[in-house]
Amino acid sequence: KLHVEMSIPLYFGWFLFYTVQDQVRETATKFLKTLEVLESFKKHIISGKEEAKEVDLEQYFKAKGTLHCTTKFTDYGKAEGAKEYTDKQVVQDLYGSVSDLSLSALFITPRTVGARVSLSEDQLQLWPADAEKEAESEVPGAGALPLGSRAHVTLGCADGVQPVQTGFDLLQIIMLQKDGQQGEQVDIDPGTLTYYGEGRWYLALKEPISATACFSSIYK
Ligand code: ACK
Repeated sequence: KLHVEMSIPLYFGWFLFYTVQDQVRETATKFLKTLEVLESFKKHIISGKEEAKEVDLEQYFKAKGTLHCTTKFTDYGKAEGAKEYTDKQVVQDLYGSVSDLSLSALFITPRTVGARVSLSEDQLQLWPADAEKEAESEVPGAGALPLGSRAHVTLGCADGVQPVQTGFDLLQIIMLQKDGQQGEQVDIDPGTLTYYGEGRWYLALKEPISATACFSSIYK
């Protein structure tokens, strides 16, 4: 009897449609250009040094591959819970389905630049129950945050930084927000920009970006 089983990919996630990727990249570039000329940004500069200095953020952050929002990093079966996730009924059922991701904020740190994804109830069905808990060692307290807090699209990484860092950086910012840190706020055109110290900037978008994406997986 032939038994067909899905082989375990490198990771599962929502992959943004190509035309949407271009739009999101453009928005990200605009965000970086806005920051570069902002007085309060120049004051704090990315390294956290308190002196005015020129910085080319588009050079600083290297873009990496297709824009996507990872749900589960399965590492060809080597990651914990990889097989369980791959075999989940909802993963099988929704494989190949198309939905809109809501990008609700953009953020940068000295390590990464990314977009926060606010998942819908339907999309949360595909979110692993332990995604935030798995980040505990990097971001203490993250395990207590609501499911989906880690959801993001990596837009770029500094030299030598792995994309997995983007989710940690986002969780760290969300932890600060939860702790009631006000930060330093600046109103700019697309929304409210907050500086949380240590080179961490968060732009809450007035109008979330709707990005059409397909739930799928990648083998490299
Ligand atoms: O930007 P990302 O979400 O961070 O997309 C890439 C993708 O998988 C391929 O590398 C993410 N990734 C890598 N390692 C992990 C991990 N241990 N846990 C969660 N996501 C990961 C990375």
